[in-house]
Amino acid sequence: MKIGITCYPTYGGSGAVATELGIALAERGHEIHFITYQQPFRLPSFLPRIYFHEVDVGRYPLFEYPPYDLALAVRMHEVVLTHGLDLLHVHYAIPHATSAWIAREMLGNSRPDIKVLTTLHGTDITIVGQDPSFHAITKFSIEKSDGLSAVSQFLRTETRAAFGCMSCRIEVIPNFVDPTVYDRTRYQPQLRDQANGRKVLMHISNFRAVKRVRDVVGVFARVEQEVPSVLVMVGDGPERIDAEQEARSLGVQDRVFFLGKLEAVAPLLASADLFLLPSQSESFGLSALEALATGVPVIGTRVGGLPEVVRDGETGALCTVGDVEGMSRAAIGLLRDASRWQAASTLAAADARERFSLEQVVAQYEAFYEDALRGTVRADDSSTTLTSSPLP
Ligand code: GMT
Repeated sequence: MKIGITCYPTYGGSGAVATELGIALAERGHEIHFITYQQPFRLPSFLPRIYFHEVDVGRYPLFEYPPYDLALAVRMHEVVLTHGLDLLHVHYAIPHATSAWIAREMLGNSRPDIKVLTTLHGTDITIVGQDPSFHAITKFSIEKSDGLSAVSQFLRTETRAAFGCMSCRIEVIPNFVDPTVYDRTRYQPQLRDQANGRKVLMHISNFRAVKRVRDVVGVFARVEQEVPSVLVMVGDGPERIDAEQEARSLGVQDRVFFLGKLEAVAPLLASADLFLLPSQSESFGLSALEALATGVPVIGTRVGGLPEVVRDGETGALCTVGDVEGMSRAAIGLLRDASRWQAASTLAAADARERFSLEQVVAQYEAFYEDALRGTVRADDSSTTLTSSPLP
């Protein structure tokens, strides 16, 4: 198949998933065309069967807000025609699903067979898509997609509820990990050596408010009073300053290390003892999955799709949002009991491989594409295929 992929190319789980999906599909012989404003951050400079088409938003003094969504639609239209794409697969509904709809309308009779598939990732549905400024266009665009997928059961339910399409056909295709990359045995535990016998707690995110990074520091400050440890914070974003401030006010600043944005996190995870993800909302939690696959138990919150990823009490522990005390107790319990930690770590790596391995999830996406191209869609909760009809 010839597939156009659009995503947010900078840091973020949806861009990471879209890029790794494209790479895996190219390895399976498909031709992949990334259509974005920047080379996706996890995309190496050259790979066979992978092309990158940059979207250039022209500058004009009249445009206080340059219309990226229109420039993207024009680029999609052009790439479909020039390269004979079979489908456009967009990740994160806003504005990508809208741009793809415009491109399909522009193609009209010249390519009536082109399909638009949208993967919903999280805040496109739970936060941004429900903002009154975007609700109607998000609903319109996802209803106009030829196929919809969501990264968790939670997100599918949330989408139906938020957009009043209780019968919308949405396939749940979870995020995935490459088990050969997220493998604890593959890397030298350099951070662990530097930690000098102390436990390594880790958090990786884009430091937005939804990640509650102050809680990360709060949990760590309680843990390190009981178990000698350090906290490694990877990533950057608007709440980083708050997290640094919290570390100073709790007097733990010399045990908290802010590493900033890093492209390869697997080698770091291989040194971690626990991963902290106390989010306010999390439709899936790709970073939690990457930690689990690397044998790092996760302490987090019982929100969104996280309970579908972390087995509470087995591969980690989940508490209510803001329960810093509960998360600290769970962390201390695991760190103090070496055999419990080992059991959780081993199960985490095995469970991630069994349920979320690249091989099986990429095959699900291929089946999703084939169904769309055949004009059939899968029923939500069974493997029966239904004849496609426009979504209501
Ligand atoms: O939706 C977002 O806030 C951004 C998005 C991203 O690009 O990182 O994150 C979402 O998609 C990830 C990949 O599917 C999920 O792992 C994250 O849980 C999800 N974030 C939220 O729901 C807050």
